[in-house]
Amino acid sequence: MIAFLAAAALAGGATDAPAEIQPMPGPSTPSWESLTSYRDIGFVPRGWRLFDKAEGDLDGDGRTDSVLIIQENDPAKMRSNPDRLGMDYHDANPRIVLVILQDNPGQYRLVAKGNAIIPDHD
Ligand SMILES: [Ca+2]
Repeated sequence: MIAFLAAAALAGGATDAPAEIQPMPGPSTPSWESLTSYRDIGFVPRGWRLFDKAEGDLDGDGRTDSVLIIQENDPAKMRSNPDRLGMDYHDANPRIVLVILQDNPGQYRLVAKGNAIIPDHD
């Protein structure tokens, strides 16, 4: 699934312009401008967590690139499931897919992000 998400995100705009961005309300909106110089942990803002990750050479330059799915980690968005069907809790924290290319050894660049294709819960 993550390879599909990477392809979809890149097809949506592999240029400097991010793919379909849905603004996320509230004080937990990440500051993306500060997230371009570190790997993994630098692309996961405070209050968010790394949900899933895949690596591969997405642009064919021989360097390993990454696709991350990050998820907000706000306990207030964990809701109990009153009908008791399925899971006891519903995790309503939003998820975002990030496509990160390695331009030079150790230098990573966010080229696409979006939350329109990631389900908000399991
Ligand atoms: Ca590459």
